[in-house]
Amino acid sequence: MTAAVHTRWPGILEAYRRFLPITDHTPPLSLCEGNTPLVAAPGLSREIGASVWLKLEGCNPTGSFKDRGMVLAVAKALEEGSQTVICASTGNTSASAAAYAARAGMRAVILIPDGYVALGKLAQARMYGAEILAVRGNFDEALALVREVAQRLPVTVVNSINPYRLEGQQTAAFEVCDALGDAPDMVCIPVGNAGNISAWWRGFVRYHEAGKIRRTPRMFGFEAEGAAAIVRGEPIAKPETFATAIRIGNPASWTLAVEAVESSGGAMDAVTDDEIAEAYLRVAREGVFCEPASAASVAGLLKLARSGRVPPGATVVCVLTGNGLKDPDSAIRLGQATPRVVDCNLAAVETALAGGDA
Ligand code: AN7
Repeated sequence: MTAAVHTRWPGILEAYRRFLPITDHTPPLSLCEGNTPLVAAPGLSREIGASVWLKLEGCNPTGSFKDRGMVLAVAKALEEGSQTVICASTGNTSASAAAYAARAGMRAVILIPDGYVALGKLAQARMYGAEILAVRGNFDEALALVREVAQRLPVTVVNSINPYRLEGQQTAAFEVCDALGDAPDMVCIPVGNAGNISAWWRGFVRYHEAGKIRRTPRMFGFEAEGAAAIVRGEPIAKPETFATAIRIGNPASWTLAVEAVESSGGAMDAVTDDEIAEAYLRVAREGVFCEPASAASVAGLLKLARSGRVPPGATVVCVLTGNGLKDPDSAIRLGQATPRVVDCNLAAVETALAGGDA
């Protein structure tokens, strides 16, 4: 069979229209988000004795999964006559909101925790023309402030408390099922504000109801240990992790996420910063560069495997939520991504290579 390699992908609103709350009045917004690669991870598969797949959400137009929910949230805001979108963000939501607002001709206002957003994300949001306020507080405080602002000003909140965000994010689960021909056995996802794991689960349930898949997967969510509110069972006032994307202490979709792991037969667990860093480097050795928060999914899978909780031969999907290029500082710090400098001649190169690890 020959694959149709030149079919144009229309973006998720058109591709999954019948599963989304789209009307004749919804503007056809798209940056061709979705259709992200599902890449096999042979090294991890061998190590774990399972069939491990990586869903590269960092291949979305702004480099993270947020584009799936944002395209729908911004399209609906436009449909409803709104002119301004607002969000609090650890970085990726802001980049995505800024891009889709630019595309839709809307104003984007963004509140970020000062000093805790990766460089690439900040640069993106500014390039797309967003108005950025770095607040002296963490993400949870910024989100509370956004809710207050929205009570007073004519703005549309595009954080995942906007129901269209989760609706759009379901499409990642649809794609995995379309690619594998059925649901996987297990899905591992990093958890910050807990929207994504809730959306994926809803996607699997919806596809199951529609008769598209025969089973639903067990959902495993992983919080960073210093921000593991759901695992600990209480909000964390001062969340800490180097994976700044998931540095969130009071997840907005807490209840939905607990429902997702419980009704799917999965679990919510925490991974340490060391485990995240190890997985971040490990995934790069498979040829895939994700951001630190994304590696929490693989760190979690490795933790499950170590405790014998991955059945032999199971099909496992790890969701790599964001692109490694978002956070060059972490790569330089952990991956020793600073090059060794040598003289520009053959002898210098030969000497360097003889010593190994150039
Ligand atoms: C790379 O951008 O919350 O559990 O404001 O950027 O759905 O929150 C980002 C979250 C995982 C967690 N991986 O997803 C934001 C923001 C990456 C992320 C998460 C985020 P949720």
